Amino acid sequence: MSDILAFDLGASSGRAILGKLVNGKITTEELHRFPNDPVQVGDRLYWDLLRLYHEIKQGLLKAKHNGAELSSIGIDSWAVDYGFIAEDGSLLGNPLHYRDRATEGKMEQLFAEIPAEEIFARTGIQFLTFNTIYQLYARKQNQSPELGAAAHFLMIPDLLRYFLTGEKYNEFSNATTTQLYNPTTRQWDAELIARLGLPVEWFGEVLEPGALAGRLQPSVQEELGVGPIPVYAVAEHDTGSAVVAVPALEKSFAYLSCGTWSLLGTEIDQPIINEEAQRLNFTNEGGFGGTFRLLKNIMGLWILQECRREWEREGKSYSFPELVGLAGEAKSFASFINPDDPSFLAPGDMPERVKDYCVRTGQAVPEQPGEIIRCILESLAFTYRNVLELTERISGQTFSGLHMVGGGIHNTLLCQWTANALGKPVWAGPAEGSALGNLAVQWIAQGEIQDIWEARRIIRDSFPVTDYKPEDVAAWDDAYRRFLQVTGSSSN
Ligand code: LFR
Repeated sequence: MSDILAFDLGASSGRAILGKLVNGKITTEELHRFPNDPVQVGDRLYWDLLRLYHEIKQGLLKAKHNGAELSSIGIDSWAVDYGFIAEDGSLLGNPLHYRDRATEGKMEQLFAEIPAEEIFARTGIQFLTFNTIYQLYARKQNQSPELGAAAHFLMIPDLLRYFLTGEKYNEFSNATTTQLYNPTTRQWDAELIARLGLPVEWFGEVLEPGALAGRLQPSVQEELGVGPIPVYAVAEHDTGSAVVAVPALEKSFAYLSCGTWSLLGTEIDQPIINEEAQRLNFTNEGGFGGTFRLLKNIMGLWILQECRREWEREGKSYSFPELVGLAGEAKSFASFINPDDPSFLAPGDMPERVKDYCVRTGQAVPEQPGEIIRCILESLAFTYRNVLELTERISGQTFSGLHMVGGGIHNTLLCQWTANALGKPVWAGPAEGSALGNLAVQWIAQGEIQDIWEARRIIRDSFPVTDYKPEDVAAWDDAYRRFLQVTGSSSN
């Protein structure tokens, strides 16, 4: 049985995971893990794309030295970010990071030209200030010189695939996150693109996850001493891959992909594009096999990660388990934040911003790290309940529990508190959701796995799922009402 390789790039690190499928069980081995540190230059925040490409090649070399006979590779990453390729095939500049401040206020400005209702009706995508559409709008306003030389628009995995294969394709799951793709016509929305004043020719052929997207090009084969390994388009938006790997056995299920971001929702066959979905800012992102993810972005563990970075800058280092331990000892339900408050989006002094939020909303101000982390984690758990309830309403389904996948499941306190807040069980696992979904789509494409449901069953049989049963439900229920009041979260 041949081996396959998944590259899964997250906002703070990337990894190369070797997958084997033997007798209906998957085994994985992390061959390479590397940091993905964004680089601030002046006012701009960039991804170090060429370093990521270098690390991908290191992953391929490690696979070779490991004796792996790769039958294919696939790449997934975060969404919305992109770069331009010139007519001569060269990369124009470094891709900007979606947390760059260039898009601040741009969404509202664009609405004056193209009404929000129309953008939502055309794309079904939630309004996030960093969506590609607002990034491009900001570039246009700033007269970015790259626009004059651009010939092709490629997103992060598209770019890396292009470096490997020499072929320029876009990919469906990621394309939908631009807010420039029309899920009804199943094409780039040429009219929306034209109204932004951009050439529709930049936007190329969109491959379905599972399509063969080329092979390692001769220069790469020569450099690495490997063969013409096939490269597949997978669900290249990491959340799309993570949802492929949710070990659900029934069609109707709710998931939380928990990492830097928390993405909570359900999988549906047709996008739900109506007034309610727009008002509650739900999205319909494209997935594997023509499915859609009805979900909401929740700011997630980012706030906690940034607190840790800030304390480190101040010379106080805490490990994640240490911080979670301190949170466990702090007083419960002392104060809450709305994790999706815009003040938490950009990198910076997060402990201060959490305190500011509590001052602004007239609450007790958390001072100690344990108090701050407790406030963040309880608020996340309550936000999960809120978004799960809204998902049920919009989709017309009822969920008996919540599947949690992604690195966030290592935070067992968060898993338990989520179960408490929901008053429903949480089923946590697998942690490497995106990489497993990436591998699964490659196996489906090669005919090794029949379909997504067989993939989910195999994943369930191969990796442990931990059950968290709700505890102290009455106290959490009571606190949830206060959370809704303080944060002004919509419960209807
Ligand atoms: C998660 C994720 C989210 C997307 C955000 C920014 O890693 O891909 O789905 O909204 O990153 O791209």
